[in-house]
Amino acid sequence: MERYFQPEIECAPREEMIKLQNEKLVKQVQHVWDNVPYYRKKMEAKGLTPADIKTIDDLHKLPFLCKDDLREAYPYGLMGKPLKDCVRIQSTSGTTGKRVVAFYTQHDIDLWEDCCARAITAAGGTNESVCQVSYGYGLFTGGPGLNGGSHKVGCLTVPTSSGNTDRQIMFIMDLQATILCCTPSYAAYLGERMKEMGFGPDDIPLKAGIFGAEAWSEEMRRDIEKTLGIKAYDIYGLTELSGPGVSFECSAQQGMHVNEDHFIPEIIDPVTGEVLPEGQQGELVFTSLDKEAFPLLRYRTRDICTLTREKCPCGRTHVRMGKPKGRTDDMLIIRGVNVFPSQIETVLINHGYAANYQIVVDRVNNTDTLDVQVEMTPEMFTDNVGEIQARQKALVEGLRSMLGLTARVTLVAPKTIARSEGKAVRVVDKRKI
Ligand code: DLL
Repeated sequence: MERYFQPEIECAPREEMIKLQNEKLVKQVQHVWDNVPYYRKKMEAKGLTPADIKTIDDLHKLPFLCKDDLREAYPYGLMGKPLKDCVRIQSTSGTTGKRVVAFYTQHDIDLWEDCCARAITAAGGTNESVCQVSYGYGLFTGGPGLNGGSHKVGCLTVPTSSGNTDRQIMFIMDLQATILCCTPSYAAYLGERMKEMGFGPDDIPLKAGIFGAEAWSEEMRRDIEKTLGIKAYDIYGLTELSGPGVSFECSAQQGMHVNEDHFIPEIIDPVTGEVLPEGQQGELVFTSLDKEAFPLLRYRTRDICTLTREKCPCGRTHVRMGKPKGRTDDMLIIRGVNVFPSQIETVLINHGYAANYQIVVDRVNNTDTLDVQVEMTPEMFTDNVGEIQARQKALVEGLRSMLGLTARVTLVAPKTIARSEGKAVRVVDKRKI
């Protein structure tokens, strides 16, 4: 039983990791200075040269990169290697503005797949596992990343990609898949469909799920674990830094270990840009230490979370990030109150609903309105108006105590809110139109 667990790196004492990061950072800054004129100019504007960056303690001196820089430099302006050395691109969905295109050398792909292999191993994957990859394949990094990791671990890889739910279920059952990789919202949908088909948790061969690419609550985790009879592991990443596997959960399920030999995380105050002490919530920033073709330094992810170095029972020493609460650009400001969709999800699931909901924000007579449409589960479905009203009232109360805001809640019949095969669209903000 060969496992892709690398204790010499993943459990390395902190001093050793710092030494490794110092060496890699110095090299990476030089690489960027020599090969990425766009970033070199940013360094020059701050009066910096590579000689100013000697250890990770100097990291804070470096300028940030943000999504707007990526758009400005699109498509080739941030490349650290000539095209002849690059073998792949991946891209974000680009729902707002220009797409982000990230480049990879073969070395970058190997490194990325190593990170995904660690994640699969941490979820119990071995060469005896049957790993169904139901993330989309193509420009999206989910499918290719987990596919590569699954190969490295030696799992039998089932590259179903997303969609065609009944076929997904057929493969899970016929091939006795033990690991499922997809977005948490798609996992919830697969669970719902399997339940309808009469499969209970004991009939389903899956043991673990590796779910990420979107924010999901602890409550949603418990729901999915119960329906599918699995342990559900979170995985995080973004295209700009390679894709899934920047961090991943171990069996302790107490945050995601960042692959610190490849990425240095920082938490900053999103307004001032100042680095915040461990444990404080803020915007996550990453510096990639090994990437050749798209070597981003201090990239602002816009994801809001915390970092902790508290000892993890699994023995890994890599810093853990909490579940991203949302994104600085997802955070809704409704009547002056900061609201993350994940807070709404928590209230809904605590009241017995599944994560099938849509949040609609609008502005009527200069006042923001918050509408939450929630599907009733088949078990609670009723056409008794009094009962529906009582349920709606309970949710309004629950939301008020979580958010300090009054929302309008509408309960809708099961299966009326569109299901997602990839990342779910939870929020419609009509105020921007
Ligand atoms: O979503 C990469 C990925 C694929 C991660 C499969 C995990 C699994 P992008 O499409 O570039 O890349 O989107 C990146 O998605 O900045 C977060 O806002 C969000 N995100 C990713 N993973 C998580 C997670 C992929 N576990 C953006 N929890 C990130 C919450 C996540 N949000």
